[in-house]
Amino acid sequence: GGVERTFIALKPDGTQRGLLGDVIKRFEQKGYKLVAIKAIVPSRALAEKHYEDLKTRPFFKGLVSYMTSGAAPVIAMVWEGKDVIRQGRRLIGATNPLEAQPGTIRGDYCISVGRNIIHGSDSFESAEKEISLWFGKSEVYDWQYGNAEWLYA
Ligand code: YYY
Ligand code: MG
Repeated sequence: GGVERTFIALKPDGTQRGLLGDVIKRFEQKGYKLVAIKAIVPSRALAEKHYEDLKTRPFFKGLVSYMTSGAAPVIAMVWEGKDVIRQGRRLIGATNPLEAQPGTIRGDYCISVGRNIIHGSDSFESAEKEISLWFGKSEVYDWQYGNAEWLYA
């Protein structure tokens, strides 16, 4: 992949636990660029559409109610950069925090698969789908780092 965009969301447990700053820091210091961000309590329809591939799984109902509870918002973001879809998944770590390596976000900050604090798109197709599901076109901003030549050769 070249320069691409991915959908990253801090889930309500991550927001509630004050982990937004660290998540942003990890993506920023890697060299990625934040092109959209908002706090949002998703509707049930939005959460179900977001996780539609999992709708037959036993944890689906609990997953949707956790995402939509409103106890804290989801912090929805779009990050841009070279290979950000795959590399974003590496920064996040394995789905089950017990398998996530120390040094990854899930490896460092959570214990339980049902409270694994963060979402990241798993492919180009899901990134496209998720960005357009959570954001309008005018909410995603095109801009360049002034020092981009020090990030890219
Ligand atoms: O993409 P990722 O978030 O790493 O995992 P998915 O397989 O897409 O599952 C989405 C979400 O569902 C996961 O982050 C937690 C929850 N979940 C669960 O509660 N229990 C499972 N056994 C598997 C997934
Ligand atoms: Mg997934």
